[in-house]
Amino acid sequence: MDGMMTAALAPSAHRDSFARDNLPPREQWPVFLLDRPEFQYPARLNCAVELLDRNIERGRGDHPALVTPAETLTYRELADRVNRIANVLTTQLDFVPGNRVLLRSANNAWMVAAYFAVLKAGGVVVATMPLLRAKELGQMLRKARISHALCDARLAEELRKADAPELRHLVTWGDGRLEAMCDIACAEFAACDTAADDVCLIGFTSGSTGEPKGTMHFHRDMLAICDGYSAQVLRPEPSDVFIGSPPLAFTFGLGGLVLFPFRVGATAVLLEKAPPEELPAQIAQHRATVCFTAPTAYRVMAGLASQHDMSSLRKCVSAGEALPKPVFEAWQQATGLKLMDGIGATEMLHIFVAAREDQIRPGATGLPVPGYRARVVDEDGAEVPRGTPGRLAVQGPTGCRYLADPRQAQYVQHGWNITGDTYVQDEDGYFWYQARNDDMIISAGYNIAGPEVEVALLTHPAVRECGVVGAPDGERGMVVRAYVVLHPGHAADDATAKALQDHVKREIAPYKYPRSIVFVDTLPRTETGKLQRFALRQRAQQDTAA
Ligand code: 3UK
Repeated sequence: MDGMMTAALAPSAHRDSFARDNLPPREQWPVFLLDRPEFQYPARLNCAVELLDRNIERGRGDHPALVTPAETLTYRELADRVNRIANVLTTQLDFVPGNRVLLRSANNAWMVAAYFAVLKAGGVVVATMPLLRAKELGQMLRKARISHALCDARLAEELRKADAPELRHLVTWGDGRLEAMCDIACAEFAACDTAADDVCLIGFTSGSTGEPKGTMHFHRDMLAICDGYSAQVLRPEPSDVFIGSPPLAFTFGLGGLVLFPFRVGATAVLLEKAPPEELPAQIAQHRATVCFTAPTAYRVMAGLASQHDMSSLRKCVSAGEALPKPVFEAWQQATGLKLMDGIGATEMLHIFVAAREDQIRPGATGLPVPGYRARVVDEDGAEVPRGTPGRLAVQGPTGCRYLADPRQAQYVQHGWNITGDTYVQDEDGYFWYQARNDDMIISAGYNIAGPEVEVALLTHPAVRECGVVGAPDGERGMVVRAYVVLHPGHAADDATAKALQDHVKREIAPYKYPRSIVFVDTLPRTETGKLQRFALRQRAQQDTAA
């Protein structure tokens, strides 16, 4: 293990050494567990070759890799486009290995082709969410010293407004520009001979506040999540058809909609917009078998299941937020399938605690993914007894490496990745989510986990969605406040509020019930589908002040 931490990195293929130069200092790295046979990668490794070109070598060249409303591309056709874009970068845009390339697009085939072109050419991908504005794009462009951008023409305006002195080339597709450059480019491209530990992705994550953090991942990390979580927990087949909603700029979507299907030569259906109201029809139309989306989406989709033929589905993964047990049950009722919950993080690249279908305990997140270790620790990093809440700490083949960021020392402590979540581990080793560390509400001396109150509220038939936070209170310090979106046909009045309060008191310890209930039309969510509790907390402050 020590060897793992101090081993020298293999010679880099990068001619622009920015990424490696800005890795955190070695003493701030987490421990990487790479001893298992499935993680024994060769020192020279290009993940685009392994994930894309290998499929053609293995005879899957004519199998559909990507299905989108606009086009279907076989592995061979996708590889052709990837090679042309890689040649455009290297011969027409004076790109050198190690350069950072920003990608900006909804989920479509050009986005994936551009992604793999950058990987294959030895560049560093910085994928960005479509909804980001010039200000946020500018922060990333400057922080990662980005020289090139490939962008869907429909989203270029915001990018052009960003303040980015080092951005030298911005090329758009969809308007014929990148297409024209590809037409004159060669369809063969020799992959850059990257090191397994060359950086290939900087995934930005905003957290609830503050400057976005850039998480750096190596070529080998992209394969480790396929050979870890996907191969051992998800266990997809080459005949699978993947579908889902998370943006490819979110590593949940990258893994679930591109890397995992490609590692086994399967097919991915990419949708630019996949709201939960529309996903069931898409699943039916494409006979999709594996679905990746957020817990709230499954809740909406469960209500629509009777109107669509989703019988093709065989595996459904939920991540991004805690999966409330009532949603697990509603999905099982509607489809007969056990939702596969998993906690992942941008820092860890993908999911590290989850369970195979035969090991699922409804309400628990699961067990450490094979290759990972997880434990619940106190403030000093010492393991707490089973059954005691504490901070979740993990190690595995992937881990946190922030781009030039003092917050590295917060996320990595004593060689462990500290995710910022409060968990309980039970006697059988299962991990039960409690809350984000800062989502604990302290009211009249009691510790109350907001998500637990949300789960109780969600079992009431009037509740469509809810968010529970602490609101300032003169007497109790804080009171539990629920922001509730009702299903149509229920009145937002005192009688409903009282009914919800009584319901919670019957479901969980009565002191946890929401003393304050506010009915709202929508809840604030991030583009990755997470409830923005900090926004609700701010609102609770203002509402109380008013
Ligand atoms: C929370 C969960 C309870 C948790 C992600 C799968 O969400 C992902 O990455 P982010 O960096 O956020 C990480 C944080 O989100 N969380 C995620 N999944 C769960 N909480 N149960 C869950 N199942 O607070 C975690 O620390 O946006 C998820 C794969 C890749 C990802 N990047």
